[in-house]
Amino acid sequence: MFNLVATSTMCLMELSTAQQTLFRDRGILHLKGAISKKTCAALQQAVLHELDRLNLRVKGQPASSKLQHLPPFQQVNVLGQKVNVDAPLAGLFPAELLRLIGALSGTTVKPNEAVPQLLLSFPHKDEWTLNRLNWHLDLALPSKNEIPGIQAFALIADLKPRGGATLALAGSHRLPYAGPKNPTPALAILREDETFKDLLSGRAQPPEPFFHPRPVNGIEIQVVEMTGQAGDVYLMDLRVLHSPSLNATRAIRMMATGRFIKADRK
Ligand SMILES: O=C(O)CCC(=O)C(=O)O
Repeated sequence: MFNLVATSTMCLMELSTAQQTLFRDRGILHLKGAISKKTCAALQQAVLHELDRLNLRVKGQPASSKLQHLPPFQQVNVLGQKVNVDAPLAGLFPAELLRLIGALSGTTVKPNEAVPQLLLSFPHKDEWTLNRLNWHLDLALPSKNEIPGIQAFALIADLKPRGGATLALAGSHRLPYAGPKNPTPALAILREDETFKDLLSGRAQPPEPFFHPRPVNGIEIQVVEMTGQAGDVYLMDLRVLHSPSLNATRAIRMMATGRFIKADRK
């Protein structure tokens, strides 16, 4: 939890030393209530209004059948392109959060996109699984062990486990630099690991054990599901492996993400 000092006009966020250490160690930090409920409620309404306009919601229910011809993770991209809520999205991340992102990155950061990217997933009937995911990085692995920037994931609506939240492999940002030949991509290291090779080769059944830290080359690695309440934000080192996940609940997954790159990065 972070210290929240409320004043009449704004909230000032400061990170404790423990949170800063946690972020450096795990590469991911959950900030509860970093965005106001009012901002989230307005964005939720705008999204629902757009889904109604596009006939992607009928009588208050997501019309999942209209997207069924697309693989689940492609649906996220298609929905992101069709649903236009750029105006309320533009101001999603408050200035004090951007200041924190800069502080954690150790320098000034610049947004990678003009407007945060909307991440919507409709409910899906398939069984929830950690198999057949798409673990990836959004940028080329830096040659030096230095944070290139931070990706922020905002929960626009409450998000339950197995509800389609982005997944992260906490600790994976340090793996490339832990061995004799570095950097080695974390995926290559995890594919050789007795436990995590199952996560990457479609044999991650049951999923529960992967949510507990397991050491790989002396670094604790575990899957983190970005669940929580509307207004929560997860800050993630851009070198952390992450993946979309299936939404096996009845609620639409509503998140948004922004990437913030260090301004002095070559
Ligand atoms: O949660 C999602 O749908 C995927 C997010 C993701 O992979 C990304 O932003 O790079």
